[in-house]
Amino acid sequence: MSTPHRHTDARHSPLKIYDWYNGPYPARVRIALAEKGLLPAVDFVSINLWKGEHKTPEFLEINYSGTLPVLKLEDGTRIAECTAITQYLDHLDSKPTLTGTTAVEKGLIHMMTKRAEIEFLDAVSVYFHHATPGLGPYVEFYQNEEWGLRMRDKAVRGMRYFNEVLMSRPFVAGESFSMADIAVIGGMIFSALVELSVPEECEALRKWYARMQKRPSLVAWAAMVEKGEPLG
Ligand code: GTS
Repeated sequence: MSTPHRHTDARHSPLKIYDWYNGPYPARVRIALAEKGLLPAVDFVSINLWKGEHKTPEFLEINYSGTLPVLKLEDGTRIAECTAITQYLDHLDSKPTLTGTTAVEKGLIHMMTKRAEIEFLDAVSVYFHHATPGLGPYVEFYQNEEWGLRMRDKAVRGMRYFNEVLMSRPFVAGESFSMADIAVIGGMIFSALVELSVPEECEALRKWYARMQKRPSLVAWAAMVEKGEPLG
């Protein structure tokens, strides 16, 4: 997450996403967009996390939480939270492929996505912000190292939990790829950034991730990060 990058696009798309090109949470939405073939439909507005652009009064007007990503629709409606954005995008074509179609699929995907956030991704994020230099002294004005280290341990427990889950099914919420897989992928991306390794014995999680990394959506995301350029 270290290369400063600003992207503005002359095209006008009805969908605008405020994000930072290689952030793990933004990755969730970019992967969802790629899965849905929607990348060309979006204009990305780059908000530099390293300069604290997400904490300015102007950005807090856009998203109260001061976090990325945020989706802005043509009529000005703003949707924050990766899960909510993914649900919106998944329903645009009335053919949801990431958030479930039956009641039970929807329930399971929601549950596993929430678990991926609580038990894994959000815990890695707290570790990053509290027990490492995080985004630097201008952004991290309060840090609690002990809390950060507890959350690091929680994230590793989360990895073990998802390893167990993936020992008995091909995808996080069952038989097909979903938003829940994307949330765990976000956790894996963040873990790699903070050099938090997956325990050696978590073979099912490692194998699943190797499989996920071959999906065209993840290949495109990794290529974009490598080039230091936003997709779309
Ligand atoms: N619950 C939010 C979501 O799901 O969208 C969390 C979003 C979030 O934490 N985004 C990170 C952020 O804005 C972006 S990144 O770290 O993945 O690049 N972090 C900045 C901060 O100061 O918390």
